[in-house]
Amino acid sequence: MKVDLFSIISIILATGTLITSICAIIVQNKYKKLKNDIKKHFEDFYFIEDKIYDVVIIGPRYSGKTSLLGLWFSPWFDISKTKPSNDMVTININGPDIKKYNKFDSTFGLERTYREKLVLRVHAYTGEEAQREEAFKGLPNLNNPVLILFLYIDANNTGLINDNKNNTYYSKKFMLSIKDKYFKYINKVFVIINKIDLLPKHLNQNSKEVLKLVRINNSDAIERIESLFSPVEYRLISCETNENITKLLGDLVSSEVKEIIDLKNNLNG
Ligand SMILES: Nc1nc2c(ncn2[C@@H]2O[C@H](COP(=O)(O)OP(=O)(O)O)[C@@H](O)[C@H]2O)c(=O)[nH]1
Ligand SMILES: [Mg+2]
Repeated sequence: MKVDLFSIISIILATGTLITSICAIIVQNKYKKLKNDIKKHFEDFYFIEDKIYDVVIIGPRYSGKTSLLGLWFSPWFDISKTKPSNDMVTININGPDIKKYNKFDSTFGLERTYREKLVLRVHAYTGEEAQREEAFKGLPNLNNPVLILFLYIDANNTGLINDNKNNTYYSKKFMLSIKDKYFKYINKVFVIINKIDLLPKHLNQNSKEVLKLVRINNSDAIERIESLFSPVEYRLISCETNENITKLLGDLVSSEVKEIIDLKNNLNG
């Protein structure tokens, strides 16, 4: 059989073209699969964006600030192990998702789902007077700051023990300096009466009565606080028995985001 050079070259070229085409199809299919896999991945996947809201805690020494922070951060926290400290502490607490939305991603040519998560960034300052001022200097840079003012409470089985710590801490000078420089940055104020477990049994379930006694014992501090921040919300809590600890966190979340949307409706809709 006579085979000329032209035929040989034609066969080689044809085979080459065939192999190249097969490779191209394989690569194309592989690419298509990869593209589909990525698309599927992003369709199933959602991105979480943190929406940070700030909470600032101040109050006299031994009022329970570190204990509350410890319980919020880890519910198994042992408050008897809290030590007096000179450092301010900042912790992030993850709250619920507050929004769901889609954004077009031009790289992959598809819509991605985003969930906005509320994060409470809680700054707790020590009870020292210098720190008391520090807490407020940072306010202009915070997002929608809620202020938590602790009152120092001590009690025995007859009732509250009178003490001047709160009147000294929330001094006239200090409160006037807040009014002049920082008042406009504060979104909402909670006043915390902690250690209600120390109160006699007949008192600790009667919040009106407790509040009345606290007012009498701390009239200067409370007058200054109320005249500056009215309306203030009082919360009676116990870091010892965990009473109202989680509820307070819930109140903070809902005061930060006025229109928290029901998760069930929002995330499924
Ligand atoms: N009985 C009682 N003791 C508490 C409560 N909260 C805090 N303590 C105690 O009070 C002391 C001061 O608490 P701490 O959180 O360090 O106060 P801080 O100085 O404001 O940070 C510690 O010995 C705590 O164990 C409470 O609700 N009840
Ligand atoms: Mg502390």
